[in-house]
Amino acid sequence: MRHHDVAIIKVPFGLGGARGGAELGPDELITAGLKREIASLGLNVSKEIRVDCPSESVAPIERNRVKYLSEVSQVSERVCNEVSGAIAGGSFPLVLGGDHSVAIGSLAGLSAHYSNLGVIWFDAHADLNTEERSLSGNMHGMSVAAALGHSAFNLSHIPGAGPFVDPSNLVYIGLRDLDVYEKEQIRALGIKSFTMHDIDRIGIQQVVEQALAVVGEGTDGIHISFDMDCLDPREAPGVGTPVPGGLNYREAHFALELLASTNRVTSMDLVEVNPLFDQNRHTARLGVELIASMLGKRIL
Ligand code: B3U
Ligand code: MN
Ligand code: MN
Repeated sequence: MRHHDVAIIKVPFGLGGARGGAELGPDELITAGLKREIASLGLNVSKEIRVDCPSESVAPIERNRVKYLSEVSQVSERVCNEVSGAIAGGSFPLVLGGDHSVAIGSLAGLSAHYSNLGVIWFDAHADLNTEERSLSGNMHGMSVAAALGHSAFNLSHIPGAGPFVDPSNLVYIGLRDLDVYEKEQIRALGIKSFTMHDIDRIGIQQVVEQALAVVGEGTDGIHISFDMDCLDPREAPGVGTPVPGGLNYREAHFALELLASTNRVTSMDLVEVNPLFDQNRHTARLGVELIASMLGKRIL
């Protein structure tokens, strides 16, 4: 960790997801002991922000191709400003989702400070659909496309708008559920992807080291966007779209421990904790532990 101060940015937003409940994620992570854990690492919570998010009751579902586009745009702008403000104040932005559409705002905010940002996207999914190509219309499946500038989302009022990330600085870890269009895009753009097959074959240590060779080369910061559904549903049942065959407990911790030890990680999102599908707050607790590993917690 390069930082002593952590800015917790809570984004209780679930309208980008396939089912409701992700909006409860930030409070669940706090209840599971996040601040205690951060304090026990000797770090300081410099601020705790709750981004004002529209909810279902005030936003009737749009029955067109993209669901809740205007709400996602609004939330993105707010998240962007908070992330940007946290960096300007010298803090490590820790964004608590919410569904994965909140990462659009994170990446927009980061791009105002880093000109060549590396991104590691831990996820069962590639989140690479555009408005035209998405089969579901759910915007949590479009955040990478938005960050790469492939979608027509009207986010041009956000500071540093445009493509926020270069595909050559992006790495996926944990993929196992891709739409046909997403597979074509990954190949066409040459995005370095470590699927579950690769993790089985070469192991998580090799995967992370190879990922770092991509995102660490010539970049001025590394952002971790961590979708809890990268984990196996037996480890993390409390997510909106569980996919069997994911990362196990130690693989996830070890990956984040290795990343922390580089001292190059500048920011993190932890998203898609959905308490409605959780058992005994298991997934939120695991989320807190994983954040701690990312922030430098060591066994000995
Ligand atoms: N690719 C599908 C499924 C999906 C994406 N992200 C999640 N699920 N969590 C889609 O809806 O775009
Ligand atoms: Mn995702
Ligand atoms: Mn996912």
